[in-house]
Amino acid sequence: MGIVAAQFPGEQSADGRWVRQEDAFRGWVRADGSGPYPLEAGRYHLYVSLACPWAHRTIIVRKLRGLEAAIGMTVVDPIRDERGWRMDHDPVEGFRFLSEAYDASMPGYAARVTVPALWDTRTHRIVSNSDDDIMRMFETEFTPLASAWPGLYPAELAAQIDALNATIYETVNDGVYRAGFATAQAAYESAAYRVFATLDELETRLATRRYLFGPSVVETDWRLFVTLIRFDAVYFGHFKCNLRRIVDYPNLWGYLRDLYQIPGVAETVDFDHIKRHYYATHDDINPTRIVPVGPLLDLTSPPGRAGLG
Ligand SMILES: N[C@@H](CCC(=O)N[C@@H](CS)C(=O)NCC(=O)O)C(=O)O
Repeated sequence: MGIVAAQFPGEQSADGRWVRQEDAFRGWVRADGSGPYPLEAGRYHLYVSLACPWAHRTIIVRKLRGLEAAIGMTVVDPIRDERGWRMDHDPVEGFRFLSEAYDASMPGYAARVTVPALWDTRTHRIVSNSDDDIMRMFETEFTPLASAWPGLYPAELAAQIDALNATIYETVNDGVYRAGFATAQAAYESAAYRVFATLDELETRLATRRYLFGPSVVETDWRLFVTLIRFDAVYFGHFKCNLRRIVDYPNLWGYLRDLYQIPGVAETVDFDHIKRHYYATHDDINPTRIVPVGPLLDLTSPPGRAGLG
């Protein structure tokens, strides 16, 4: 197999697979006031990158639930260097690097410093750096502070949502990274084929359903959205997931536009940050740091899916 440079050597298996690190902070903000992080307007602050799909999910839920006034947000610069995520203006703690938040929360933190991170401005610690948990907190615990969209994790669908989330995470959300960061041909191929096996299944599922679970948008739709919106611009080329583009799937392409056109969503999508981050940060994959000019995507054309159930 030979010696190949890995993008993140600490997260690589001996057979060339990319194995993502575990989230280090799994605290919960509780609406009932139990535990160290009681719900309070203005107390929690979200550090995000507009480039990052995991952060993007939390940005969307914060926006759609009307939590922008209750939860502040700092956007990091899309280009990371060896010092990690940096920011020009952090109104909360005056951080210049996100690593300062990690060090303050866990002195000696040695793993990758990642977005999103939910910060507690009272205890000056990271509550959570798990996007799954942050989304779920915004959907459930933050309800008293929210002004909209209560139904992203309806109890009657919880088990089915969890199951589909797991498949989509493994084969699509993280699947594109497993393809892109693989350092052996076999590991790349198996990840890439799995991405398209799931996309093909979802294409069929979306032939008769407007959204993944029918007429209402749930958490799973946003978890899929953040990968689909980056797919043709980044994952198709940069991560070599190039059997098909999303525009080649009539149902997925209409579904992607349908979600994009929900009020508030388009303003969370920043293709400049997305493209510059991926192409100019992963030097082992794209050493020239050249950012491609395309693709040309018309996300504003009518999705034509309103008649589906
Ligand atoms: N915690 C997230 C993963 C977050 C993550 O990996 N974010 C990336 C950006 S897309 C990051 O911050 N990377 C920092 C780095 O690569 O050094 C999860 O639940 O899977």
